[in-house]
Amino acid sequence: MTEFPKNFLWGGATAANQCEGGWKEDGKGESTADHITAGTVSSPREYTDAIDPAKYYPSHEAIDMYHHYKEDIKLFGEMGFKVYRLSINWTRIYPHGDEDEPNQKGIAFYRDVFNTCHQYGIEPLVTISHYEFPYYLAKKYGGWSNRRCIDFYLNYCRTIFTEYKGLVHYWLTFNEINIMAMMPIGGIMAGGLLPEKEASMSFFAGHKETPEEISRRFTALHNQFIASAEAVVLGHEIDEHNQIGCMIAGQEIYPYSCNPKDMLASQSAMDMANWFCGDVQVRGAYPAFAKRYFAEHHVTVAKEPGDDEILRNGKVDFYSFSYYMSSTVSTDPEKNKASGNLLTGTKNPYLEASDWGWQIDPDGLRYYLNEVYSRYQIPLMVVENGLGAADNVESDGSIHDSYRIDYLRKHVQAMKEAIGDGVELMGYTPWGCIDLVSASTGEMKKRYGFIYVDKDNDGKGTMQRSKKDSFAWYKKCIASNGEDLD
Ligand code: BGP
Repeated sequence: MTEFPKNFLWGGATAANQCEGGWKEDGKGESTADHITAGTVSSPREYTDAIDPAKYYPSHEAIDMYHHYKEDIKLFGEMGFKVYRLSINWTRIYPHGDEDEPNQKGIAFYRDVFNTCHQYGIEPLVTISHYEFPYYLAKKYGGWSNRRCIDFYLNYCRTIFTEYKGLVHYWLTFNEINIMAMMPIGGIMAGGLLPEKEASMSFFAGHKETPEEISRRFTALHNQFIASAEAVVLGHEIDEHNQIGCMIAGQEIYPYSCNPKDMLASQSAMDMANWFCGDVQVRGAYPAFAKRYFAEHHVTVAKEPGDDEILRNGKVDFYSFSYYMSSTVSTDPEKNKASGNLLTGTKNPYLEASDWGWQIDPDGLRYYLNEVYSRYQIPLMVVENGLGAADNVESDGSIHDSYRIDYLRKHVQAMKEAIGDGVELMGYTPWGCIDLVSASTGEMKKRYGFIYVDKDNDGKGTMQRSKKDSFAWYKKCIASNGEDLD
């Protein structure tokens, strides 16, 4: 009978820009995320150059984990977490990104966070860069398209690898690095590639890029590949016990039909969405199909001599990914679009979607795990998964989120099946284990947590934490190592 491995890393995941707040405290500098306003599913977020006092920027306060982390980590401990995935905000360590000396208060903050985790037997899993970038670097150097950012990033890595040696053993170099290979919005979310003028995020979603703009985006991605590969080598040098992974927005893109044209469309969508970045980070080289894609899109990547060797030497130790949904591709232009998301595709008639339009597909997780493992044969980890839903607080304060439990149960079962299929799976950290700000819409209303946070879309609320029904369910799931899922 299939079981989860004894040392399976059960836990939860957050990101600094979506939960910490304290955006100007103790010397923290501004991040690109601090310049993005709140939106909703129907009104996109906006990027503004100056901070407009009339607008609401959800990262500035978020759920104020900067001041609540002890209480929050204690609750994670109560659920039995073995691992907690969080990100370090680069601008707490290097406020501008290019200083010689780090901000000691930022260093002390994360040290205390990690010590608190260990107090509860929780191993931290740190994302070094999760959808934020020093605003100063973005303005002065033009973001990741400038090669100098590799050195700034490595300087930041050296500092945190050294400071937190022995406290942190698991690292991810860039969150959802493949977002930059797929769409213009990835440039601002992940690459510090700011637009010339202020613009609503919908501008990026619908924007048709020029060959120069695509080349800039792929050059930025190439620079992140180099930075990631060098960080892997550096991390191993500083502590041989470090395990360093990539983090891919995992996407299963089915052909809508068995029409060979749909099959080809699905294959090429999978290539660019998943394997393009996975191949570089796991196999240490660009995939063969990149050549044709670059030629057809007139992409020129500014590579330097020696880059191929750097990529070859900096292969990751494990492949981690987020998984929320699957999508479907059709060559028939008449098919509907699923919407309300960073990603789009044709509606799959066999699946139901969340209120935000994300198509729920636990079998897709099993399928994806098998595909990735067959391709790379290195350990895998699901570092994001979950259901974004509006929760209702009853008059006695209870929150009955059976829909979330149902979603998670089916995905845990799917992982178990994949382990039975032979997949080597290290762990599972569902997204937003405590309610936090949504990345795509900037809302609080789109909640993922086992722990409810009293705060609304306009930033009002007491910030009080309370347990949802899913809290007790997940605690039981962890205690039984994934056996008791009722
Ligand atoms: C991933 C991001 C996370 C997170 C999650 C859920 O793409 O890595 O930062 O937010 O998606 O998305 P959303 O917050 O838009 O519901």
